[in-house]
Amino acid sequence: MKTIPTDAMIRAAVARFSSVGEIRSYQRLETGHINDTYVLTTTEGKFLLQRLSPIAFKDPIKVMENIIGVTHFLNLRIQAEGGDPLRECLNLVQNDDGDFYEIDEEGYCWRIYLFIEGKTFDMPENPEQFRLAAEAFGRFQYLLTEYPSQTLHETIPHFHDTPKRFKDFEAAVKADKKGRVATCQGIIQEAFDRKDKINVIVDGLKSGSLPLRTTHNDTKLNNVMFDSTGTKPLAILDLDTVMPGSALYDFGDSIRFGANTCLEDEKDTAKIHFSLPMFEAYAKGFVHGANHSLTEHEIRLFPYAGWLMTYECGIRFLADYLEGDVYFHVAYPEHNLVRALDQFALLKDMEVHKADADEIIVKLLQEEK
Ligand code: GN1
Ligand code: MG
Repeated sequence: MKTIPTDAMIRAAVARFSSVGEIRSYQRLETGHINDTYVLTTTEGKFLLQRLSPIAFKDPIKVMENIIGVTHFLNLRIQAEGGDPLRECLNLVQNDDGDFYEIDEEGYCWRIYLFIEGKTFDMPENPEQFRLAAEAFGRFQYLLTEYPSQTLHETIPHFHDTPKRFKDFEAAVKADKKGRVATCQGIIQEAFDRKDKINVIVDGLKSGSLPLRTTHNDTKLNNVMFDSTGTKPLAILDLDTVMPGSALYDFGDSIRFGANTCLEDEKDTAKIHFSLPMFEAYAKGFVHGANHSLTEHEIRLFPYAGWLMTYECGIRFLADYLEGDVYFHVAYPEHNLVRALDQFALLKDMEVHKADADEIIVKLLQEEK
C-alpha cells in the first residue's frame, strides 16, 4: 500500500540533516509520479526533500550510490568546462553521520538536494525551447561518456526492456486483480496487436549494433530545470534511473512526452497529436548536444524510439491500472487508464506520420554530413 509521509515523518527525516537548519515551511510537489517530493524552506534557505518510493526502488542505497557517483563526476566535468556546478547539477546534502541519505525507522530512504532556482515545463512552449532541452539531455549523455559505467547499479532491472514490460503487462491482464480488464478490452487489444515490433532496441543492444551508454532513462521535459525566463536549460534533474542503456531510450522518452500536443493525462484523446515540428527540433538538439557521438544507425531509429517509448509507457500505465494503481501516483481512480489511452492516441498518430518523421531524419543526416 502506498502512503504519503506524515508531517512527523518529514520533520524527523529533516532533523537528521541538521546543516539545512530548522524547517520554516514545506510544500509537496505533485509533478513526479514515483517519489514523495517537497520544497523545504528553512532557516538556512531552500532545499528539495525526497522520500524514495520503495515500490519502484527495491534497493534505495544502490540508487543513492549511483547518484553520489554521477553527481560527483558531473560536478568535476562542469567545473572543468568553466560552469557552475551549484546551478548546473544536482547536489546532495549530507546527514549528521556524513551520509548523503537517511534511512528512517520504517526503512524509507530520504535525501535532500540543494535547491536550484528556476522553472520546469510540462509541455514545451515552442520548438526552440524543446530543442534546448534536447541539447541539455544530449550534453548530459555526452558528459557521462567517460563515466565508469560498470560501477553503476541497475536500480530497476529491465527498466526499458520493452518485451519484458510486455510480459508483465500480459501477466496483469491474465491476473485481472481488480476486475478492470472488461472495461478496457479495446486498448488491451491495441497493445497486443503491436507486440511483434517491440524488440528492436533490446536486440540491437544484445547484438552490439546499438552501443550501450550511460543514459538518464527518464527524459521528460520537466526533468530539465530552466532558468526563470524558460530560455536557458540549467540542470538535468531526477537521476534515479541513470543506468546503462541506449541513447534511444533518452531520445524516445523525450519525444513521448514533449512531442505530444497535450499533457500525458489529457482526457480528450481527439486533441492528442504527434507534433512533427517538436520532433524535428528535438532531433536536431539531441544530435548537437551529444556532440556528434551518436551513430547513424541510432539517429535513423529516432522515429522508432519515440514510438517504442510511447508504447512502453502506455502498457506500463495500463498494467498499473489493472493491478490497482500500485506503482504510479494517481489523482483519481481512472488516472492510469487515462494516461494509457493518451499514450496510445499519440502512438497511433505517430504511426500515421511515420513517413514524415523518417523524412525529417533523412534531411537531418544529410545536413550533418
Ligand atoms: C515516472 O517519477 P517520474 O514522474 O519522473 C517513471 C518513468 C515514466 C514516467 C511517466 C522510476 O517518472 O519511467 O516514464 O513516470 N519513473 C520510474 O510519466 O518508473
Ligand atoms: Mg523519475
